[in-house]
Amino acid sequence: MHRTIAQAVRRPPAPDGVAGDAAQRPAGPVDPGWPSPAGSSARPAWVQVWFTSAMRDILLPYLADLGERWQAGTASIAAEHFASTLIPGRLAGLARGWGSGHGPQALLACPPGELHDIPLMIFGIVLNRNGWRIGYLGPSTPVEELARAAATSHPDPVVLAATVPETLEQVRPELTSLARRVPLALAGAGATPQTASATGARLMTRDPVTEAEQTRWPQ
Ligand code: B12
Repeated sequence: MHRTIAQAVRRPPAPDGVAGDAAQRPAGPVDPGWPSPAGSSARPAWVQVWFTSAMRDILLPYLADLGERWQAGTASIAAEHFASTLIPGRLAGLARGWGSGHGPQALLACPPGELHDIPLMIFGIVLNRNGWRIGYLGPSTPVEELARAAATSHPDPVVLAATVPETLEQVRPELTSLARRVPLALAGAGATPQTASATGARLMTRDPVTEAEQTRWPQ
C-alpha cells in the first residue's frame, strides 16, 4: 500500500500525447477517483479544461475581434497572416495523430469554395480528446470526395462547416443524397435551418468546443 502511494506521488499518470516513459506509464488512473474525461484513461480533467477554455474563451473571441477589425480596415497584414497561417499550423500540431485509435470516427470537411476551417479543426481536436477518431478533409472539399471517403470509412457523423450559406446551398442536391446514407451535420454561420431541413442534415448551432463536448458516441 505504502509502495503504491509512493509510486503514485513520484510518477502521476502522464497526460495522453505527452512524452513519457510509455513502458512505465500506468495502464489507467492510479486512483479510481482520478478525474479524467470520457474516452481518456489518463489525461487529467484539468488539462482538458485548460485546453477547451483556451479555445472557447481566448481563441474564438480573438478571431471574432479580428474579423471586426478586418471589416473596419484596421487589422494589420501581420494579424491576417497570424490567423491564416500560424493559428492553423499550431492547431495542426495539436491534431497530430487524431486519426488513430479505436473510438468512433467523425469525418470533417468544408464545402467547395469554403476556406474557413479553423473552427472545424477546433471541433475535431476537442472531439478527439473525447476519444473520437478524426477523418479530416479540410477546406474546399469536393462533395464527390467527401461521399467517397464516407462510403469507405462509415463515419458517424459527417460534419460540414461553412461561413456563408451559398457554399452549402450550391451543393444542396449532393448533400441531400449524402444525408440519406450517413448522419450529416451542418455547422458555422453559413449553415441555416433551411439548408439543414432541406437536406435532412442536423444543424449544429453552438460554438465548436461546446458542440464537440456535447457530441455523444454513437450507440
Ligand atoms: C481567419 C479568417 C480568415 C482566414 C481563414 C483561415 C482558416 N484556415 O480558417 C482567411 C484569411 C483564409 C480568410 C479568408 C476570407 N475571409 Co475570412 N475571416 C476570418 C476570421 C477573422 C475568423 C474566422 C474564424 O475562424 N472564426 C471563428 C468562428 C468560430 O467564429 P464564427 O465564424 O463567428 O462562428 C460561430 C458559429 O458559426 C460557430 N461555428 C463556426 N464554425 C463552426 C464549425 C463547427 C464544426 C461548429 C460546431 C461550430 C462552428 O461557432 C461560432 C460561435 O462561437 C473571420 C471573422 C469572424 N467573425 O469569424 C473572417 C470572415 C469569416 N471572413 C470573411 C471574408 C469576407 C473572407 C474573404 C472573402 C476575404 C477575401 N476578400 O478574400 C475570404 C474568403 C475565403 C473563402 N473562400 O472562404 C468575412 C465573412 C463575411 C460573410 N459572412 O460573408 C468575415 C466574417 C470577416 C468580416 N467581418 O468581414 N478569412
